[in-house]
Amino acid sequence: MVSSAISRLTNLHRHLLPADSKLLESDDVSGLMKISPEVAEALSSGQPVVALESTVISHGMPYPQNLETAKQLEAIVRVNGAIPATIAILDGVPCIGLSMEDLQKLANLGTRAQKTARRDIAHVVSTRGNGATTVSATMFFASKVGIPIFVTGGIGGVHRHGENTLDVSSDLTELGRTPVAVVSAGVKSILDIPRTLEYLETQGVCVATYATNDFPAFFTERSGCQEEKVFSCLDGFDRSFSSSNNKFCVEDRVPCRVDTPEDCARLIDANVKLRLGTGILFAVPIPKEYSASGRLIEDAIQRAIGEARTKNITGNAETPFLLSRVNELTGGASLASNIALLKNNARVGAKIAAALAQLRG
Ligand code: PSU
Ligand code: MN
Repeated sequence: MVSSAISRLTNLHRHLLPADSKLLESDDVSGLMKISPEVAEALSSGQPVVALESTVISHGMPYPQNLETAKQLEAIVRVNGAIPATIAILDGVPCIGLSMEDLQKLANLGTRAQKTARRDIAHVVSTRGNGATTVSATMFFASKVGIPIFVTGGIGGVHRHGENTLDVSSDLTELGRTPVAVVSAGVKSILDIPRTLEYLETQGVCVATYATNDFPAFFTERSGCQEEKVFSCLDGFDRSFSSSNNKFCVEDRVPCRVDTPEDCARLIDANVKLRLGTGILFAVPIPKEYSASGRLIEDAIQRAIGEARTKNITGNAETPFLLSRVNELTGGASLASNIALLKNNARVGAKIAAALAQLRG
C-alpha cells in the first residue's frame, strides 16, 4: 500500500522534473526526491557529502546576501573536500542538491517560500509548494538519502517561557529520532539555552562542543553552559545552587568535547555502528574576530524579544522576526556575524565529512 501511494505521488510530480534529473523509483522514499546527478554520484561512490539547509537562505538573511552566502557555502564545502547538497522543496518536489537556478529561485522567493519543518513536509509536497527546509526537515531528507552530516548556522531550541508556551523547536525531537550529525554554532540566546540542553539530553542526543568547553551561543562563543559546571539555576531563581536547597535547577552540563574533524568522524561512526538512531549536535563557536560584536548583538536581542512580546509575534514567525529585527538594530553587524559563522561551520562540516569518508575507507 505504501509503495503504491509513493508511486502515485511520483507519477504526480514526474512531469515537473527536468530530463536529466535522477528520480529513483523504488519502495524507498528516496524515490520521491530529486537527487542531483552530482550528489547521487557522490553518494553511490562513497565520496563525502554535506547537506545544507534552506530556511537560512529564505528566512534567515535578506536578498542578495542570502544568495551570495548560499553559493559561498557550497564553494567552501567543495574546497574542503566534500560535495554540497542544499536541500529544499521546489514545486512540490524535495530536491537534494540544488542548481544555481534553484538557489536563485529560493533566494528570490525569500519569506514567500514556506518555512518547512517536519510537520509541514506533506502539506508543501501535496500542494506543490516551495518549501525552505528547517533543520528538522533537512535532517529528515538527508537521512533518507544517506547523508550523515549536515551544516547549519544555529538550531532551534526551547523558546524562553517554553515551559508555558510549549514552543519547543521540532529540531530537537528530530535530533532525537534521526541519525544525522548537525554542525551548528550552538543555540541563539533568543532561546532558553539551559532548557534546550536539558531537552536534548531527554531526547538522547549527543551534544559535543568543538575545541571548547563552553557550549556556544551563536553570536557569542560562550553560553555559560560548560563541561565542568554541573548546575545553573533557571531565571528567577537563586543562581547559587547548593544541594541542600530545593530550588528548581537545570542541568546544563555538556557531556562531550571534540577537538578535530577526526574526533567528530569517530563519534559519528560509533553512533551509526551502534544503531543508536539519534542525531549528534556539534557546537562550533563563532570565529573569534566576530564574537567581539557579541555584546552589542546581545543587547539588540533583548530589545527585539521585548518587541516580539508587545507585537504578539509567536510560533514559527518568532525566529525570522527576531533575526531581521536584530539585524536592523545592529546596523548589519549580526548579519556579518551570521555569515561568518555559517562559513566556518561549512568548513568544519566538510572536513568532518572528509574524515568520515577516510575512516570508512
Ligand atoms: N536559528 C537561527 N537561524 C535560523 C534558524 C534557527 O539562528 O535560520 C532556522 C533554522 O532553519 C531552524 C529553524 O531549523 O529556524 C527553527 O525554527 P523554529 O524555532 O520555528 O522551530
Ligand atoms: Mn516553534
